Amino acid sequence: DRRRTPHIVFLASSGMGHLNPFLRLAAQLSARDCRVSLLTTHPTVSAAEERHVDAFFAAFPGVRRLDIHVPLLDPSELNCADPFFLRFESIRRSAHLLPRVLADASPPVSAAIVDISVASSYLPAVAEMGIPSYILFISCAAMLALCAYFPTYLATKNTSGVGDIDIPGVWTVPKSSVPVVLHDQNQLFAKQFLENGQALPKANGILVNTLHAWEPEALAALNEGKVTPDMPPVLAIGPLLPVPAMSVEGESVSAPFAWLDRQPDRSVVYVGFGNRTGMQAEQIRELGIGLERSGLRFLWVVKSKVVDRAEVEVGLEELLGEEYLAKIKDRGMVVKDWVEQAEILRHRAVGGFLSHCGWNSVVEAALYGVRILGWPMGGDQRVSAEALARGGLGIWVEGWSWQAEEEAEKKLVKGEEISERLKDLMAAEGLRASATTMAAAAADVGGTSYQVLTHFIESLTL
Ligand code: BUP
Repeated sequence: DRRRTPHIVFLASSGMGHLNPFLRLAAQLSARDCRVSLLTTHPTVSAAEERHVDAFFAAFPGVRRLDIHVPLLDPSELNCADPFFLRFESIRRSAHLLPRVLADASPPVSAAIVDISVASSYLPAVAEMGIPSYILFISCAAMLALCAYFPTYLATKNTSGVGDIDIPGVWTVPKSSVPVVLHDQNQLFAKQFLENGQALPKANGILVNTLHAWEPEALAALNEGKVTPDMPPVLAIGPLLPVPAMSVEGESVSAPFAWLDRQPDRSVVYVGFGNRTGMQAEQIRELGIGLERSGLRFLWVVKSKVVDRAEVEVGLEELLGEEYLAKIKDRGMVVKDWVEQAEILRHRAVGGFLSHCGWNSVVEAALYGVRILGWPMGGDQRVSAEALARGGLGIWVEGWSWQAEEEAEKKLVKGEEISERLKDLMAAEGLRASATTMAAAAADVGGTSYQVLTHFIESLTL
């Protein structure tokens, strides 16, 4: 039975940017006659994760729910204030719980799909049980190449710190685009990233939410062994399709759609910077000025805190002023709560996206033909911004400040400049069509990504 109907266990990690691709791939494999189990960890860091996990299991009763409880770690002991990096660490330290959870799974597990953030501890635990393992890499192929090459880079570089990183066969990631947390090897995330990079060869394969047409160089270099010689096969399975069946209901969720329904086709710029990017109040106000000056219609999700459970909540009136809100009310909608982003990007009224370049956001926009103006804020986002520009999905402005910069150096991006770039974006009609066509074709039955997944499923049933 293990041979005929594969039983695939998803070992997910933390953060919506990690969880969403897991839920999407799990939904897809479940629809393609695989048995699917999903392991999630509790308590979740954000309320959004908890809501989505619950909605997923309600929508897919056939998927088996496996839960583990992980300990909360002391931030001061690990010298790390980021709640998501801390959670990666506690999940990494929970690998000893896997044998019991997986041994009980019935029918026997054919393969485990592991989140990259916990790969170095989960892959050996899964291998010890004789179960093949695959990594689901949640960012772009260029970032996977950086992850794979980073151990070699550190071992061979002749500068004291981290400088420009020339990834063989891919491109040079300038020092200014290297995630800031990787500049200090004593940081918790830098250690995790290095260990996960070293662990990549232990996987049977690596699944990436991208397309050949978007990242031909990076995918070829990875698969030809140019980045690192012992790389397992890298499979481009994107674009992972959002799961509409699990949309979260509620007045605050539906309000943007009622507003979008009243706007002309492709006229609205959607502005969203992800779950983790709390923008400073001064920059929020400057962005407001830019949106207003652009004369464009816009739907803007404002976030001023890193975790949605954080106590301090600043109201929109306080952030932007009542006068501003009154001035833009005919052309713009501003919201603070969670939005169903993929559904918004799919709406016929949305034509542009001012984005932090979280890779899931990039893929969602490209899937629905929405062109992107990238404003990367931190983490892997400058690498993703470069990938999206090279893939013809949008543009980005390298000079715009990002979170990584010291407060003193961080220059405010002025409203006037934001307004000009937005107008450029909305005028660049050519950016749109090819990206959508490629993405839709790849995901379609018989398309390239669909076929890659078919082979993957078949390889587990042989
Ligand atoms: Br915010 C927000 N609604 O209001 P990324 C995000 N999302 O559906 P990030 C919503 O969360 P991490 C909201 O569509 C995407 O699938 C969005 O992932 C969805 O960026 C996901 O784009 C966010 O990769 O990842 O936020 O930086 O959560 O790990 O910080």
